[in-house]
Amino acid sequence: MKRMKRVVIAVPNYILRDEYGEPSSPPIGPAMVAAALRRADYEVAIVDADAENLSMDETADRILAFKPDAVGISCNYITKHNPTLKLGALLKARESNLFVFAGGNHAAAYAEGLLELNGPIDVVLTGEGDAEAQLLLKAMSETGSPVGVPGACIFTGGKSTLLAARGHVDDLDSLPLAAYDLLPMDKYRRFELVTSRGCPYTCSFCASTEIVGTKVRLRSPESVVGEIEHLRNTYGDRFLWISDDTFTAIKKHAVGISAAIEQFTPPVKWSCFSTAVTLNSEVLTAMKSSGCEYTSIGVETTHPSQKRFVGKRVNDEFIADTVKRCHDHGLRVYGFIIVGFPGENEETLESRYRLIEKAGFDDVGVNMLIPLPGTMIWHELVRDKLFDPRKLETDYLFARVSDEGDSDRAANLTASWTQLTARQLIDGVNKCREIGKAASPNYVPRDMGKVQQQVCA
Ligand code: B12
Ligand code: SF4
Repeated sequence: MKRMKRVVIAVPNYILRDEYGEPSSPPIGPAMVAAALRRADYEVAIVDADAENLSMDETADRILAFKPDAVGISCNYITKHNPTLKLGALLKARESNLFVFAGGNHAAAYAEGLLELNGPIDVVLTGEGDAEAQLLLKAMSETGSPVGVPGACIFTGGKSTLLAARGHVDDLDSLPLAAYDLLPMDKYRRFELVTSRGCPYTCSFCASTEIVGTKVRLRSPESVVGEIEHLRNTYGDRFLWISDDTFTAIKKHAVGISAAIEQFTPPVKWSCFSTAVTLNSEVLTAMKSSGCEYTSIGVETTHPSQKRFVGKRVNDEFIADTVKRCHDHGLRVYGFIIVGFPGENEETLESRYRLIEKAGFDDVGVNMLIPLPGTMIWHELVRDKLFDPRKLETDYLFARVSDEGDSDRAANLTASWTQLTARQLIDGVNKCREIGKAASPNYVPRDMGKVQQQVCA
């Protein structure tokens, strides 16, 4: 059996680069997998083709120059579905014996999509890669087989098969810091870190519930402070983005982490995703006094007929009160809205205009609903034969909603399960954005890079 010693973790570049722009923060998930492998004595490199804007050939060249025994491709987003398959195929074409595995959020939720037809990916790891990647490489070195590795999924007998149930990491403090030193840190404008994993809400359009689970696991304030210290001492002072699904899900945690961050001089400037129902005065005071500049809340829709799609039940008044409370505490607040739920019609769409007008967000992020693998909406649309996953054009799904009428592929797809046309949906999205701008007391555009997060808290 060949002992696997040298590993590359690769982040493939994505296809619609112009739509997504430069990544503004480091890919900490893959960097955490790399750190865990390094701690287990593997020799590890990361190739972040996103950050370095590498073509597929350049990515393969960089990977193979390391002379790896195994390559783990990070397929965190649906937008990385085809790039993962393409990179895998290219690597196999050049080194047929190379062991190629994939992991990450999208891979976890849609392993069958990546393994189907016995393509270039040997194994998909469907859980949190920190623990699983090293178990996989150990098993491959010792037995040549992934059997028994938690979360490992392979293509066998004409279908994808999960070999052993996946687990979650409970003690987040026990994990090593992301391998920042293996990343091209000068390419990212800001820092990113997670203080928790998991989200207690179960929004029907969000893949987090399926992937990271509803049990929220927390890091200690000491561990978070240690990471910020490390980042600042090594790379200087940058804006910090806390990318937890819902940073404020556990209010005590949000207050504790904020208090810990407050001790830094010069103060840390930071932001996070939160949710309206958790933003009470205590949480907001703690966040503001520790340097939080803005937070984003996912509202998506408040129309009564659509409430079943959203895990957090709120109405327009509640949202307007929350936004006012954030402003009173000196925090900017951005709202996320989704258009195109199943059955969406003129009346439900118009309710979004009233919500945005009344709320007075500093800016809104408005996106069309795209079914993500593993979500309740995905299963519902497939069940009702309103959507055929085999026709999923993952390259174009998140193309920015354009003004080019029905040529917008995402709008055409979304329109198929609503009572509206693609044109009406595009106009609706644009109108939401215009109203959001006009209703903002002091319009400050969101700084999320070019990417518009489809959902969050
Ligand atoms: C932060 C975030 C972003 C940031 C990413 C910033 C960055 N530096 O990469 C931004 C805002 C840019 C973003 C954008 C998008 N996002 Co996003 N994002 C998240 C969020 C909230 C947290 C991710 C995170 O940092 N997790 C913490 C780290 C530690 O974990 P991780 O990255 O998942 O990595 C772990 C595992 O996935 C795995 N793993 C990761 N890589 C690898 C590689 C190998 C080899 C292995 C074995 C394992 C492995 O191990 C890691 C450690 O445990 C997640 C929700 C979530 N809970 O995951 C959504 C999420 C990943 N995003 C999602 C989506 C849909 C998008 C967009 C497509 C949205 C859009 N409309 O444009 C874009 C795509 C961007 C792109 N580049 O193509 C979906 C993905 C579902 C799917 N099937 O696609 C999620 C799950 C949320 C949701 N909507 O359900 N996102
Ligand atoms: S959309 Fe936000 S609040 Fe809802 S389940 Fe996903 S991460 Fe949690």
